[in-house]
Order: sequence, then C-alpha cells, then structure tokens
Amino acid sequence: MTAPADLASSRDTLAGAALVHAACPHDCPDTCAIRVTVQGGRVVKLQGDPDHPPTHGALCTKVSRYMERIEHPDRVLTPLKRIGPKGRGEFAPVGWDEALDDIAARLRAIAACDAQAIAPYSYAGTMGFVQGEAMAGRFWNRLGASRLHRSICAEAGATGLELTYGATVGMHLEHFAESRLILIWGSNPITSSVHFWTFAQEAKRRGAKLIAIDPRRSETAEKCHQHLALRPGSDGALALGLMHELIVHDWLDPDYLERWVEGWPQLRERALQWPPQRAAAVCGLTVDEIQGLARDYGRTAPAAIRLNYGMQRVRGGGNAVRLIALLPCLVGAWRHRAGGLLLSASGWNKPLRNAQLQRPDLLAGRRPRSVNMANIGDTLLAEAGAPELGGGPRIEALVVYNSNPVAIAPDSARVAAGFAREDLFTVVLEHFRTDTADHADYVLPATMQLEHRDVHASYGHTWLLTNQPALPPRGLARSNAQIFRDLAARMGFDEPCFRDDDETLARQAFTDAVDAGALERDGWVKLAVPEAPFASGGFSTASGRARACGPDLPLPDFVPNHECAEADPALAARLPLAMISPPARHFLNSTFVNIASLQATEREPALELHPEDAAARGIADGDWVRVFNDRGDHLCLARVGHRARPGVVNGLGVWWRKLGRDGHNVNQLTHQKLTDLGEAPCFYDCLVEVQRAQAPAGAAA
Ligand SMILES: Nc1nc2c(c(=O)[nH]1)N[C@H]1C(S)=C(S)[C@@H](COP(=O)(O)OP(=O)(O)OC[C@H]3O[C@@H](n4cnc5c(=O)[nH]c(N)nc54)[C@H](O)[C@@H]3O)O[C@H]1N2
Ligand SMILES: Nc1nc2c(c(=O)[nH]1)N[C@H]1C(S)=C(S)[C@@H](COP(=O)(O)OP(=O)(O)OC[C@H]3O[C@@H](n4cnc5c(=O)[nH]c(N)nc54)[C@H](O)[C@@H]3O)O[C@H]1N2
Ligand code: SF4
Ligand SMILES: [Mo]
Repeated sequence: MTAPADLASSRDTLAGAALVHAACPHDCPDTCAIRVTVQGGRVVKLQGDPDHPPTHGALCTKVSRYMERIEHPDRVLTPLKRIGPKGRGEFAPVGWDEALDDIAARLRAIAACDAQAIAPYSYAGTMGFVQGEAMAGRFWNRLGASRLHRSICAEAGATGLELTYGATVGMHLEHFAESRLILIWGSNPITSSVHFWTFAQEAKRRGAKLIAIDPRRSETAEKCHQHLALRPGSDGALALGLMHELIVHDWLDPDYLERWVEGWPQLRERALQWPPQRAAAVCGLTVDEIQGLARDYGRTAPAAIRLNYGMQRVRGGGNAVRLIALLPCLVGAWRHRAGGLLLSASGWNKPLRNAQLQRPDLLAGRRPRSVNMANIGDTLLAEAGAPELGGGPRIEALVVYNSNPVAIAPDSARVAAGFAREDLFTVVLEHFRTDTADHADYVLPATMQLEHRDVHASYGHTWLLTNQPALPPRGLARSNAQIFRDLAARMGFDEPCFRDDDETLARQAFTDAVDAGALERDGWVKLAVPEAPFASGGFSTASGRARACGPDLPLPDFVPNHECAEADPALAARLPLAMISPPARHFLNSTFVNIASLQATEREPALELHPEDAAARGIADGDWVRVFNDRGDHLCLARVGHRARPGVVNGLGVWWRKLGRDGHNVNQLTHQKLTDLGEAPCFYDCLVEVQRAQAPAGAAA
C-alpha cells in the first residue's frame, strides 16, 4: 500500500496542492467519500467525491462545514486534569506523560483486584475501524476489563433482522432508484440519510410512489405521496394488519413463500388474527389507510422498503423488525433487485476483519462480564453483585471514547448522577468539553478525521472507503489508537500487536479480497454483493430460507410499548402524551450541537405539538414549555403545527445538556428499560405531560 503522504504528493493537482481521499466518520448510513484539497498545509477545499456513486459529489450541511469543527476555538488541544468537583468542567492542562502515567497507575491498581471493575464506554463517534475498536479492543481484551454491550442504537432491529435473514443484509442503496413503490418506514432520510433520499427522488421522477410511515410529519414525510402517521411503537401491528390483507386478497407469492420462508403456515395463522380494524385501532390509523397500503404493496412491483432504526427504539422494536422483514417474502419482492428491504447493509462487509483486529485471543480464556451501555445510569449506581453488573464488582473506572453518554444515554438524571460519583475514575478521549468530558478526571485530546488514518465500511451502502490523513494533528491531539498504544506501553502490555501503528491497523482491517491499491488510489471500492441477493432464497440463515419461526424461534408478534395505555393505564392517564425524540436535522446525535452556525439554525431545544394538544394546554407556538414525567423535566420551545400527530410530541435531539436553558435535554425524560430483542434502549417509548412555562432568563419569549 502506498503511504498516504506519497500518495498525496503523487496526485498533485494545482501547484503545490494535493488531493487526499477521506471518508465521513460519522454515524450515518451514507458514509460519504470526501475529497480534500490541501495546499500549503491548509485545507482549501472539502467536497463530496463526485465519482463515488452514493456520495455523488455532495456532503450534507453538517459535514460540508467540517473545517468549522476542526478549527473550533473550543477544541481540546492538550490533556486536561480535573481540579474542581465532578461535572463542573474545571480542568488544568497537563502533559501527556503525567496524564498517561497517572491513568495507567490508577487502572493497574484497580486491575490488581479485578479488571472487570474497569469498563470502556464507546460507540460510533467515528465509525472508522482503526480509531474505533482496533487498538482499544486489544487493550480491553488484554486487560480483561468488562465488555460493553454496544446496544445504544441498533441492537433491537439488527437482532430482528439477523433472526429473519441470518445477517444484517439487504438491498443495494442504488437500486431504490428503480423501485415502483418505496415505503420509507421509521426513517427520515432528508435528515439522517440524505443520499438515500436522492435515489428515492430519482425513483419518484420515474413514477414511483413514496409512502412515509412515521408518527412525525418529518421533512421526508411531507415530501412523500402519502404519510401514515401511526402511533409510536405500533409498527408490528401495522405489519400484521398488512399481512392479513395480503392473505385475504391473495396478493402473495406462494411459490416464494413455499420455498424460501420457514414457518409461513404459522405466520399466516397469526396474521389472520389481525383484520385491518384491529390493526387500525392499535396504530391510530384508519382502516382505509391500512387497506390502501396493503393494496399498493400487494399490487406494485418492484416494491422496496427503506426501514430504519427510528422504528425500533421501542419495547417491541425487535419483533416489529422481524414482521416487517417478512413482508417482502410474502409478495416475492426479493425476486427483483429493486424490491426487498434495506435496514442495514453492514452484514455484507465480509472482507472485514473487525473481530480479529481486536485480538480476542488476548483474553486468553477469560470471560469478563458484559455491561450494557443502554442503562449506564443504573449500572454506574449499582452496588456490587447487582444484575446490571452481572453479579460482579462495581464499576470503579470508565474510559469513554467516541461517545457522549451523559447527553445521549437514556434517563440522564441517573446517568449524570453515576458520572458524578466521586469514587469513579473517568477518562474521556474527546474533541470538545462535552457533558461527559465535564465529568472526567482526565480529558485526552483526540484527533479528528482529517488528522488521522482510518478505513471504513458502511451500514447503508456496499462500498469500503479509505481515510488518508490530510492535516497534522492540531495542538497535542493524538489518535485514539495512539492513545491506547501509549497506555498499553505504560501498562506493561508487551505483545507485539500493541506496537502496530495506525497504518498497519488499516492494512489489517480487510482480507486480501479487498484491492488495497484501488482503495487507496480511488478512495473506495465496491463490495462484491449479488445484484438481487435473495431472488431465489440464499438468505444467510443455515437453511438459506428466511425465518418466521422454527423449533428454536417463536413467531414474531406485536409487543406494546413499556409506556402506553395498554401496558399501564394509570400512568397513561397521568401522562397522556407519547414523546419521541428523533434527531434535529442539523445535529448528528450530540455531535455538531456546539457548531455555532448549526446551533443557530436549530435555535433552542424544540418540542413539536399538535395544535389540539397545544390548545388543550393553553400553549401557543413559540411559548416556552416544560415537558415532564416521573424521571424529570426539560424546558423546550414549543413548535405548534403539523409535524406532530395528536397525542404525540416530538422533542428534537440531541442537545448538549449544558446548552439547554435548564441544563437538561430530552433524555431527562427517557427511561432505561430495554427492548424485546437485543437489550437496546427505548428512546421513543416514553410518556410525558407538557405545560406552559416562564421564558427562561435571557431567552426570547
Ligand atoms: N442529521 C442527522 N443524521 C443522522 C443522525 C442524526 O442524529 N442527525 N443520526 C444517525 C444515526 S446514529 C442513526 S442510527 C440514523 C438513524 O436514522 P433513522 O433510523 O432514519 O432515524 P431518524 O432520522 O431518527 O428517523 C427516524 C424516524 O422514525 C420516526 N419514528 C419514531 N418512532 C417511530 C415509530 O415507533 N414507528 C415509526 N414507524 N417511526 C418512528 C421518527 O419520527 C423519525 O422521523 O441516522 C443517522 N443520521
Ligand atoms: N433521546 C434520544 N437519544 C438518543 C437518540 C435519539 O434519537 N433520541 N439516538 C441514539 C442513537 S441512534 C445513537 S447512535 C446514540 C449516539 O450517541 P454517541 O455515539 O455518543 O454519539 P454522539 O452524541 O454523536 O457523540 C460522539 C462523540 O464522539 C466524539 N468523537 C468523534 N470522533 C472521535 C474520535 O475520533 N475520537 C474520539 N475520542 N472522540 C470522537 C464526538 O466529539 C462526540 O462527542 O445516541 C442515542 N441517543
Ligand atoms: S453525515 Fe452522512 S450525509 Fe453527512 S457527510 Fe457524513 S456520511 Fe455524508
Ligand atoms: Mo444511531
């Protein structure tokens, strides 16, 4: 492989300017290829790669302003040591040696008793394999620290998909352009996957019908031909109601079902118990809406479903995904390359050696307990022996990287209380002083994507990407992998794999099936994935058939929310509104909230209400409101209008707590209960009440 520096210089374009291939690191299904032009040590141009089919030359608003993030005046550029109480964010700069020596000494002392008292907390702040878990994973495995169940986003849906298809696999992104009908289900691509939206618009221009299935009249829903605003958490009932109609009208592909679906007779029996009247009552839709959707889906080919993780952040999210993933099997949609379903494409990344990269052999037979990132609040506050701790020791040290749990994990009051424990030793690798960094004993400055080496795969498309460094690290920043290497050396981990540099890690990430030369030359390579992968079975299950049920697998069913009238009528009487908290368009989870231009566009934490619900509470558009439940409250700016359906409020996330007027964000309201499958959080399964509030000091009334 050519070293990036040589490669850059060999691709000189303008006088003294070099073209560098980068990849967007963020947790977004689009994984864009970026072209960076560097001249005189400065980035003079940053653009989407016009040759990369999904990116087609365009970056989203957030990342096209990437330099604002890199050059941000608030960036952490030196190691910081806490000098004030936890959570206050009072730090003094220290040298790397002092910080690393002290951290290693603290971790060694804890590990001498039980290394499981140390835990990582990380997610997809960067999706890169090098700066993700490559060196970090080696470090944790060698140490024998607690393992982390990385459930915060997708585990319910991914588990549902794996049970049905055998892996997290689906349609090619670009084939949506040829679909005749696209159901955009639990997804708001104009916000969260804008490159998918480009293909959907192409299909629309060619005459396809687009239908959004979403409680919120999202930016996407309002641009579709039809919008079905169902109740949060009712998707499983909708899928069963659709199946009922497909069966009774005989809009099925019996040959496909017979050959390629295990458990169809049982599923058929269950679906026949869901006439559209029953589904309509659960979903808060009309019978006509369900029948019309079934007619469209049963009679249009090729029909495609863009399912996304928005619909699985509820108690029944896993079962709902299992049911929806079976719909394309009922109508034989998989026979065509523009039919089928896409929730995630990550399972196609077969040439990826992510697991080996983390060297599980370093565990040497040890089997540390696992802690769940979804209920980190309870986990940090639990006493030794508690179920959250797998019966093991309390967490005494936490190392956070690529994540901002104090803002993004549910039930923030408990999370913040856990992070405020004086006896907890916390290290945070970050770019900024996030809510989490404010609780750290040490904050370590991490490089940003243009300053380090990485390689990427995508969960929304089927290309691999490279990320060559374009700039030297700012200040004293070091890459995550470098920081874990440095810590490993101080811990006395002397296995040779702890000396692999970032370039070596990038090379180790893929098997020889990947043309590394082409990847570095072009910035990306396409994975070898069949055009219409399940046209005749070929699912990743043992039998090659999709699975509705089997001896080891119960039939999927509708599972109501933890918090709803059906499950808890008394609670629903007291807290009559369901709150969902999908992303604000100009933020990416809690990333970009501190970018002035993007924050100015979003203005304040917003709560969208339907006019009826607002009127019933004397709330007008632009009023300040207090949204509350038994877990806490949060001050938001009311946006009264068409985006919310009756009975549902939308609290757009995810703001930094300290940038909210009351020092809270929407996760003050969410709870730590888990999904039916995958033990994931239920962000969109949450009951609240709302009342008018005084405008906070300094805020426009
Ligand atoms: N701009 C931006 N882009 C992002 C992100 C971001 O924060 N900001 N986040 C990134 C990440 S981490 C992820 S996982 C992906 C997420 O990508 P998506 O899964 O597409 O997530 P959202 O955009 O949140 O879309 C979810 C939609 O689901 C709807 N929804 C909520 N509850 C339900 C329900 O019960 N049923 C149905 N049918 N719909 C429901 C919401 O109203 C919302 O419009 O996006 C990524 N892209
Ligand atoms: N209420 C509510 N809560 C939610 C959601 C929701 O829809 N509603 N969405 C959930 C979902 S889908 C997800 S995926 C999670 C996401 O939660 P997180 O994975 O925590 O994502 P971010 O909030 O974007 O925080 C990522 C952090 O990583 C840092 N980072 C980025 N790159 C690097 C790097 O190279 N090195 C280091 N050291 N740090 C880096 C960024 O500065 C940022 O602070 O949030 C979840 N929380
Ligand atoms: S956040 Fe998504 S759309 Fe924006 S540049 Fe990154 S991958 Fe592309
Ligand atoms: Mo996510």
